Amino acid sequence: MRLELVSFVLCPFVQRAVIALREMGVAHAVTDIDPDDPPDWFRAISPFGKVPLLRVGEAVLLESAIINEYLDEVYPPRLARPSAAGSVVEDFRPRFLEHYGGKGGWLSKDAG
Ligand SMILES: N[C@@H](CCC(=O)N[C@@H](CS)C(=O)NCC(=O)O)C(=O)O
Repeated sequence: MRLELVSFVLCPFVQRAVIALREMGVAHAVTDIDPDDPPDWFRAISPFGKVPLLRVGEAVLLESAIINEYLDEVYPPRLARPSAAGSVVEDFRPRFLEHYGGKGGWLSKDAG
């Protein structure tokens, strides 16, 4: 399956996916865009207009953490198991931070 990472060179969230792809040795293409002036083809496939976006064949994956979970699921070796932190609960704590941090609210009550 052809993988294409849609990227913006200064984006730290993109780097999260780049690190996973490189560490796993997964072949992929990178297409850089400017998210402040995205091309029409990107607008058409990205409901929130954010990078990274991973094209997997004809399908599209969004969100750096979810992209990395997909990569970890599909390409060996598994990075997430066994627990790197020594406890599966500790492994899931970053997902809480991703959920709230990704909304820009961190620990705000309004983060939803
Ligand atoms: N929670 C997202 C955040 C991605 C994100 O905010 N990317 C920025 C670039 S670093 C972006 O695309 N911004 C464009 C916009 O918000 O319109 C993720 O982890 O993938």
